[in-house]
Amino acid sequence: MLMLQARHTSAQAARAFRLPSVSILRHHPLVRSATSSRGPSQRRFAVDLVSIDSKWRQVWETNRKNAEEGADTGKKQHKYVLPMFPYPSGTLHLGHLRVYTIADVTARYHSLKGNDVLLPMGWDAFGLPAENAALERGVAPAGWTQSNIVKLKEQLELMNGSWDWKNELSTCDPEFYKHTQKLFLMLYERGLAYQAEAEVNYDPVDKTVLANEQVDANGYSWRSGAKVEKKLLKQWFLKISEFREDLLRELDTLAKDDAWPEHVLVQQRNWLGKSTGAMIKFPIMAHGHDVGSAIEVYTTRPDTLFGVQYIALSASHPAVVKLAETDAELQAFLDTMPGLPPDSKVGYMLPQMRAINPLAFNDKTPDATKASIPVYVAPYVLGDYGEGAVMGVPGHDTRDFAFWKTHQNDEPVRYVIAASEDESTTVLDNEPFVDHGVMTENSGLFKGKTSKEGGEVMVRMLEAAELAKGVEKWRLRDWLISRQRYWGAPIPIIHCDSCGAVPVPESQLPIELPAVDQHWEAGKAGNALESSPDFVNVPCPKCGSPAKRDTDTMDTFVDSSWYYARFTDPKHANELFSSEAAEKLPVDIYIGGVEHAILHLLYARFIYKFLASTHLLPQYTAETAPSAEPFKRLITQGMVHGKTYVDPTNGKFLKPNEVDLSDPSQPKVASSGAPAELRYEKMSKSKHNGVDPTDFISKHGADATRAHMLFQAPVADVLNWDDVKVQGVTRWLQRLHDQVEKLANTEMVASVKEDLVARQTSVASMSKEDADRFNADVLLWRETQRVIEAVTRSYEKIYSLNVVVSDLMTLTNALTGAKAASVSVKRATADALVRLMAPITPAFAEECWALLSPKSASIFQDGSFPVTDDSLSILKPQEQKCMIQINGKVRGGVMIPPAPGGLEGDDLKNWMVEAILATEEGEARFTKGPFDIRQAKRAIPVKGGKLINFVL
Ligand code: ANZ
Ligand code: ZN
Repeated sequence: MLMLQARHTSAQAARAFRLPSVSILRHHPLVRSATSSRGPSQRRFAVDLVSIDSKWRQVWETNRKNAEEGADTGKKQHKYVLPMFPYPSGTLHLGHLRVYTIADVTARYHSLKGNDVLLPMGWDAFGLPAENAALERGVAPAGWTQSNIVKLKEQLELMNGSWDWKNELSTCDPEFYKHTQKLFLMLYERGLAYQAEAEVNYDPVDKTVLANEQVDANGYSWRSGAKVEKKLLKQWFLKISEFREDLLRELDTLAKDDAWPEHVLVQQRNWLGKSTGAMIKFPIMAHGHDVGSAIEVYTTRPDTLFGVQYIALSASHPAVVKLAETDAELQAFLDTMPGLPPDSKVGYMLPQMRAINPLAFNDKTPDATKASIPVYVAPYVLGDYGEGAVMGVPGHDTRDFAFWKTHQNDEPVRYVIAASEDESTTVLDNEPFVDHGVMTENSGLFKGKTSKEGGEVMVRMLEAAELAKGVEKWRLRDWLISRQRYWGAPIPIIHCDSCGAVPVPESQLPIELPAVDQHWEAGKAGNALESSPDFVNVPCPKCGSPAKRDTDTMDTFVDSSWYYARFTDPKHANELFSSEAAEKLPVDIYIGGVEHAILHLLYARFIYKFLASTHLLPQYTAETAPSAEPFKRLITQGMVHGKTYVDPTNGKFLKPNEVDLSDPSQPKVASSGAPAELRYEKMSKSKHNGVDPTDFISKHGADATRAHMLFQAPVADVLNWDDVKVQGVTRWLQRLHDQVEKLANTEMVASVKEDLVARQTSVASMSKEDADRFNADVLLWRETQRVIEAVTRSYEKIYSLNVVVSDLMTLTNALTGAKAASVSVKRATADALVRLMAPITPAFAEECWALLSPKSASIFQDGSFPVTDDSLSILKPQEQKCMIQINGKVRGGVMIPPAPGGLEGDDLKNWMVEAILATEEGEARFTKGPFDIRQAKRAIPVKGGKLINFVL
């Protein structure tokens, strides 16, 4: 499923949560690149981030086995976290790494919070790539797929994920597709799977039928890129249309609390495409031709009826088919049509007929609307939408306008609606007016009415004369699931001459795919099942006479429409899953690429609603089943882009060995020494910008890779992968490890808060040294509390996991910089910090945890996620006076807390500006005109924050 790359990611999503400003990130003291001149000493750090991975993976594996044997874990709540399962292509790419990191971090977070988390992994293993590879290499798809799964699994293991491998499944395993077939039979029994003759999209390269959704706007296959042909064939459909009202209504539920991203909801809504409009009859005159007495059109804008200037029909409209019998020129035109793009504005005016506007019968109708109008055949009219006929309104529809200009450029366009009653407000500069508005003089008696009201009145009026009917239309078609290919789940139907289509009895499931090695060896195109007589020729289950098995297999979207449910119980033999397992549904958090915004998610929602109406999901009643949704929350992650070097003189993509990076700030074209251009683009072989995640992990360790991955961009945004920056993360981890080592053999106090509260009472009588230590302790503990709060919020939101990393870095800074603080508070901070970061850097956290708590077991067993005490409200930091200079002149002073230790540069400046503006005086005096410190070009903090000079 993840074989597609995301097309686009939404910037709005990024804006929805707090992001550290670019400058904070760049100047974060721990993030400066390794080349920074002020780097720490060259000494080697103690922890080997690469070798700890395998050490801890082994421990986790043992723990997992033990846990599986011992039954009750005593965990609180069940949580089901699921990333979209991968298509087993054999190589892990950075897109995989990103989505699986996000999923694992989320799962580990919920597990540390004491929940019983399910994080399964499996393989979306059917589909064309395996079959095409089989034809190319002469090996069976099963073997090829299996070896890819092994490879991908090995690579996936390297990333320190906490996958529940006991729940592993593969959709090409007969144990799985037996139940896909069973699902089909259940749908069939309910009348929700049916066969129908249909004009289908045929991909001549992949030699298969495609669903409408798999054909792009220009008529090309989503997979092979081939120009799709139209063919009439008998096909299997699933009746998703029966669920359309439920599918539409529940989008509103999914919109609550941002459970699903807005852009996905919009796309789903558009795909369902509910529209209300009217069918309108246009009487026709066609002397001597048997084409009926009227043409019906479907329109969503009956209010534009006065502006109709022509009628356009699709090629398959019955009147066109009839006329083509005797009109050779028309037939010749029709023959050229399949090759035309759907937005083509060509057309053929039917000489035999004219149409009349149904309003012509009303004597108050302006003469222009009473005149008869021409009828065209045009490729932009779809045969399978509405009536296959359009009323052409050049004045108010963009496509109609373009068509009219192409065919009747001399005939003026008639505008019947304006923006307001003052018609001059509508600028009609050679374009249609497509909005609603007020009806103009050209609308006769309706002049001055709003177009909405006018449209309604007109439809009612015409309804009385049986010339119109208000209707509701959906864009959603039933789901065409049959594929004329081998590598999928065979459709469990047998065709008998006397009994018709007979479902295969359940006891005969699974219908396994036959081995057809010769087919692959010969590299034959087409459906291998058709040429397997043993597979095809079977007795009819009903009457026993010779019959034929259906040779179609199911679209792989059928597999992914229910795999998440099977994950709860992948070994169940008789049913899709047991009713105890069903309690783990729905999925709590579903994570995947935005490229699945429409089809996969819509199909999964449909099938889940269906399952909810069966005995399989007992948690739903007849009443609640229609609102059942499979994925409570949906997280869509952005694409990963790679560093791409281009020779600006010829636009050529440069290979790594063609770039001179000796000066990292100015890449050069190696051959000429001229500057090379650096861009970030979608990774592809041709751009030489791919990165192998396993290679990267083996150099930097899985944890640094994970943290780097998250830190680079908010989850929903495009991530520009810059491998050099991982060094900032590595150094952060090393410094923290150093600090933890120093604190390793120290005592924990029972409650830091109680300790500080007790000390707070005697601040006044303390020695200077004790008072300084107390202040440092309060500052550090408050910062710890702030970060616990912020990080928890970000883990819950998921979209802002990047901010978790920067908050953890900030807390590390506060810890290492808190020179005056007591060991016990530092120790408690380190303890919290390690638990806070465990979801992101699990092996590293274990390593630190083992130093801090040598007697306890794995942090994921004995550790818990930190929670805040109420120190932030109880413990007030002592404030100090901060003098504010503007351009060197003192302009005032405010009381603010001393800045947390370790802050410097822009970090310190930003912190201080925030603190200053948080005071009453700061807000009143330094946000205006020449004293607006937010506009400062530069700010120089001095004396540890006792003075700050703003340059404005
Ligand atoms: C006249 C008109 C005037 C229209 C106007 C729109 C704007 P949705 O909303 O997607 O349902 N239409 C109807 N049948 C069609 C077909 N078979 N192929 C192509 N286009 C078709 O779209 C409904 C609108 O699409 C209809 O409303 C019709 O154009 C066009 F100012 O009718 B309208
Ligand atoms: Zn029969």
